[in-house]
Amino acid sequence: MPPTKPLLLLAALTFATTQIAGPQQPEHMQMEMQPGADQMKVSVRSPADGARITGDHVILEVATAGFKNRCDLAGKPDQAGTGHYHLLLDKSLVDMYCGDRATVSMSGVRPGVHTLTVVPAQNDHTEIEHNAASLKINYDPGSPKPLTRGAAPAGKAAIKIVSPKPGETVSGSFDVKVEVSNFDLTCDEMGKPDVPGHGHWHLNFDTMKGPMMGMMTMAGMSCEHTFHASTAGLKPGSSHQLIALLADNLHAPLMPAIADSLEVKVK
Ligand SMILES: [Cu+2]
Repeated sequence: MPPTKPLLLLAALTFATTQIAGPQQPEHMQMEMQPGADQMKVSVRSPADGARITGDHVILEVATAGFKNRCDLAGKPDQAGTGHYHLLLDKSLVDMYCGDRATVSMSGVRPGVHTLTVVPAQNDHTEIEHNAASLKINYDPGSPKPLTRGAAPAGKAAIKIVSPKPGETVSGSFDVKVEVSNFDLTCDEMGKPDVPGHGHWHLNFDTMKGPMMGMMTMAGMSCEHTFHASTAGLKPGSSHQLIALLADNLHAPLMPAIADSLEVKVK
């Protein structure tokens, strides 16, 4: 076994993590580098460093090496040789990806030079930070697209899992569907400054606590009403809690938490 190395938390999340999750980190949840993590590499094929970006979105062509790039294992126990990658805009986490393309919205981004970073991540979202790859882009839009501003929805935000049903047996790929009320799901704002009443939701397994604002057990995040989940990496016959929680643009769970959960059985 290689020695356990201390890891830096997601740079952009460190402060919030200490504030929110620090005191309540369960003992067994430690961020550790999996065997072979050093081999997990990621690079950006395009755009080129320094590229001028004029559109509303940047599409990155990303290559990975040294691991199987899989989103279906995210939030599950670490497995050597598997993971995904995170994309950060100006050091702020946008989302996780497992394809060779990643799209970032430029809505609300000031014209000028910005940094995009891709970083390999384990299933528990621990970033292999020293294998990150960064590039600068020069955002030069004809007319910058502002972040949608407007009154935060009135009333108390809520999220409810409408599928699967409590106690249902799930197998393979399955959809988790939610109803969200009094909260605007805003895809373009992921990783951007917080806007009250705006954000997205995270799907977690079994717990939403722990380091990195509870992301170690996060299967993924969605700004829509359906998330494509998977039983990959879960033991057949085991039962697990699905937790859908509302998060702000910077991925912090709303405080106090607004979440729904139910138990499913893995076939
Ligand atoms: Cu998030």
